[in-house]
Amino acid sequence: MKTQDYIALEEKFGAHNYHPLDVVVDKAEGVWMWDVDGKKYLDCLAAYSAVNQGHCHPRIIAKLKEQAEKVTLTSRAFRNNQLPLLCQEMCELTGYQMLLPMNSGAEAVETALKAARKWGHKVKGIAEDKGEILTCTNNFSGRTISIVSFSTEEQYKDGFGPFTPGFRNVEYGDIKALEAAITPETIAFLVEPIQGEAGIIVPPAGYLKAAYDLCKKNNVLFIADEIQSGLGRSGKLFAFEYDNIRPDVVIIGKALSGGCYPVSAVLSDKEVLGVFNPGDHGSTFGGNPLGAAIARESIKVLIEENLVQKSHDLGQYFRDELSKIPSKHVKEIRGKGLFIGVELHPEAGGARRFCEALMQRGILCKETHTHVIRFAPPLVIKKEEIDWALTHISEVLQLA
Ligand code: IF1
Repeated sequence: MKTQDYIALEEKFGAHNYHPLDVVVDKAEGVWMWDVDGKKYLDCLAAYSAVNQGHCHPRIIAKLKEQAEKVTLTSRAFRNNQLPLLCQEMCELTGYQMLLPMNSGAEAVETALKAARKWGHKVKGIAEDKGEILTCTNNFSGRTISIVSFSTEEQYKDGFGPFTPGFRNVEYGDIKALEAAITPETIAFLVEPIQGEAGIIVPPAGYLKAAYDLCKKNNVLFIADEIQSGLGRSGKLFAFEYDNIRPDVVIIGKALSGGCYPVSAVLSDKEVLGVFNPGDHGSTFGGNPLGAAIARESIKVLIEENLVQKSHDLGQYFRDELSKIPSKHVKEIRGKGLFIGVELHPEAGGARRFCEALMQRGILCKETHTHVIRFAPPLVIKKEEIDWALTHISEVLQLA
């Protein structure tokens, strides 16, 4: 079968909840992907930062195979020998006291929201039918009904009501808006330290620290959604480190498993995660030994291959070189580490056609919020691969 054959099948039998580029990937390794016609591409999306370690990392695949032949799932009715080690290793790495494992990022976000609400009621003492969680304009934290309840993107909400109450949006980056919104019934503030879907939006310097201080002053939980910005993507282990803060709750996913298995988690201290009693919360696959083994190896790879520093250094280089490209279309180049957004002027007609032109040249990236080209390759990318990409990006940015 050829590319068009696969596309026809997917269009006929698959729900149309995506509009992907017409590339049909057959295999991938490191930063490279090959389509069913044998064409090679440089992956500059990394599955939205789920493949920071590179596609099919040999150590992670070997661990997947090894564990898959032992035991994959016990349910949490019984214990297994991988989860305790993942919890210990992640807590020692991050300095938090507890970890609660889930599967998708949205599930981890929902878990963090439930923990915050229970903490608000049982610890902070807010009345059971009260309590508000503050969220940000242009947020993206998943696709469940409660999460889209606080989305500011109409399409993500259209037709999915009624929505979950108890959320209020404040302007991302506006510290006065946050201060004005906090009341004695505010439970928590959920924020992406760098907004991914919104177009790689880095908040003003000091915003996260000022927001953190406001939360501390008002006994409000500061919850960092690091599912996309975390685990090295921003050039730090966590993007919140740029403001030298310690969130009360950190939510991770995606690269936690190196893109090999859905694994997400909530990290916090006993005061928050301790609100869960047996039977309060859970999931069939959450904490399964296969995912835990894969996550343990994925984190070991991230640390032992020094991918956080590589993201920092090569991301700086990539952004510096992008800034040297003369193009009437480019409005702003922004980001941290290998988390890069190139915003185009509206007159450029949207980023999609540039992504399609890059695809023709063997580079896969994704537009976001219409006018932004996102460059977020696996963190294992080499300088010479970035240089190769830059020659093509430079030419594509000359499109009429
Ligand atoms: C899609 C976007 C990115 C996330 C943050 C939680 C989640 C995500 C910061 C939920 C997931 C994914 C979802 C995927 C495309 C992608 C995405 F375009 F949708 F918004 F990356 F920007 N917090 N992001 O980025 O994690 O439940 O997906 O595991 O839904 O199209 P998930």
